[in-house]
Amino acid sequence: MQAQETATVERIYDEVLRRNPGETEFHQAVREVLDSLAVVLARHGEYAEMKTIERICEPERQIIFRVPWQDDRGEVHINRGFRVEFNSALGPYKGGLRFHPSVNLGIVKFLGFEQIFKNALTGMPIGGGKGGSDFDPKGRSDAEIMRFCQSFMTELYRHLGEYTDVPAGDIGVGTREIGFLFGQYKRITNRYESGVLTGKGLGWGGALVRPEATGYGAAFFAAEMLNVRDQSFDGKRVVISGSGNVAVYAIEKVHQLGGTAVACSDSSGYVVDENGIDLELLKQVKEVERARIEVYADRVGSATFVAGGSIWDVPCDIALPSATQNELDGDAAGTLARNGCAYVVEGANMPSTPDAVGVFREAGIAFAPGKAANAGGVATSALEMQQNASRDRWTFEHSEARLAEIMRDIHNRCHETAGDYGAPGDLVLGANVAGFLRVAEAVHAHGLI
Ligand code: NDP
Ligand code: 2IT
Repeated sequence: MQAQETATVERIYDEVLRRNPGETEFHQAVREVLDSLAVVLARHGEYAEMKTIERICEPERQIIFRVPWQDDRGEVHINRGFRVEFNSALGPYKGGLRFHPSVNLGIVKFLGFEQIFKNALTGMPIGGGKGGSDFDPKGRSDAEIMRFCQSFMTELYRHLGEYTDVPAGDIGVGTREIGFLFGQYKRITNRYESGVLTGKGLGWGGALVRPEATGYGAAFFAAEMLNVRDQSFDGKRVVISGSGNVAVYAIEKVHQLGGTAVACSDSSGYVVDENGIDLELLKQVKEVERARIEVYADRVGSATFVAGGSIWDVPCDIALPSATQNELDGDAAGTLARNGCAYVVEGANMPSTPDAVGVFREAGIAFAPGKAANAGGVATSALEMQQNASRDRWTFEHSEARLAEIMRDIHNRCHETAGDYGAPGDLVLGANVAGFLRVAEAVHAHGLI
């Protein structure tokens, strides 16, 4: 059918492999998007002619820098900082910062690439970028975190600005870190530029619902998928991996919508609580004490802790992988399918391996990719920017209603685009094509840049 376009897409992928050796997560993210785009080239010859896909696969700018800092004992540490400013066709670069020892250029590029299409899907005026460091915040004191953040921002500030590049949080970066980063930006630039970072504290320019937004948004997205199938969260067993920002608020909204989240995890293992995860206790353990998930099971009689292992062994109707990339592989997907799981909705970025996605397809499991299902976080960041720009402050109810509406719109756009491009029900294709079309139109309009 589209033999020529398929060949073009393969050529583009080969070139991405050649120019970005060793960046396996970036290759994976590009492959997954390119697999959806032959149908687009067949309808839009101008994007082939102007090499629009090739241009989108090449970041506009990649910044790598040294981050020296001193720990509480006086020992000197050198980390590496990254910011990949991937695409600014739709607005200033926008996307989180990740602090985790696994961070490298390939991971930041996969996240930045995904962010372009995710941000496009929100319908908000934001481009795509991502950054972070291989700094490991685990076990570090507040003073160490502060010194690291100050050193990181001392280099990064020159690349940022409310009209240029607007970071936020991701793994290992929450309100505490955004506070230290904002303070240092303000000190260096002598500007109270609220719109330069999102995920700020409520007392200094932050927005209500931003902390909850990614988890709530993923649950809203799942509710839309259920709704299309005349179902609801009522009585459904839900397994949610991770126990960080996304997982905690996904659990909260799942419970409010009538489901029961029976398991969650961290990198040490998982807990199962058949009574449903006690959210107040989980927040106390993970957000206040910053302790390991095992502590939850120590304090709740109905809960058990499993060290290591796979949380996907826990039977469920709905799975919300919300920890990290490639956490759910083909074997885990097979287990979910055998246990009767009917929905997988990605709270994290690219948590399912390509094998896993293949298993979901074969098993008829309804699947939502992260770039659609977890877009509520960045969409609410855009609402924070909007409130900062107008020096306004919206209520929780108003902000949550906007988030719910945005998630419904994203779901519907993906669903309709999938149908329009000959793949009804395929939210992977729908998200890739709908996101790509919005970016490509703007890239094309701006000329050869
Ligand atoms: P947090 O740092 O708040 O929490 C991360 C959670 O995932 C922790 O429970 C952590 O366990 C676990 N985790 C992280 N890395 C690994 C790993 N390599 N192996 C096993 N478990 C791991 O991050 P967030 O909740 O913010 O982010 C979770 C996911 O959601 C990421 O993929 C992120 O990119 C994505 N996301 C986040 C958004 C946001 O607004 N925060 C928006 C959209 C997507 P441990 O503490 O033991 O490391
Ligand atoms: O992956 C993501 O969308 C985020 N970490 C949130 C980005 C943002 O700018 O709010």
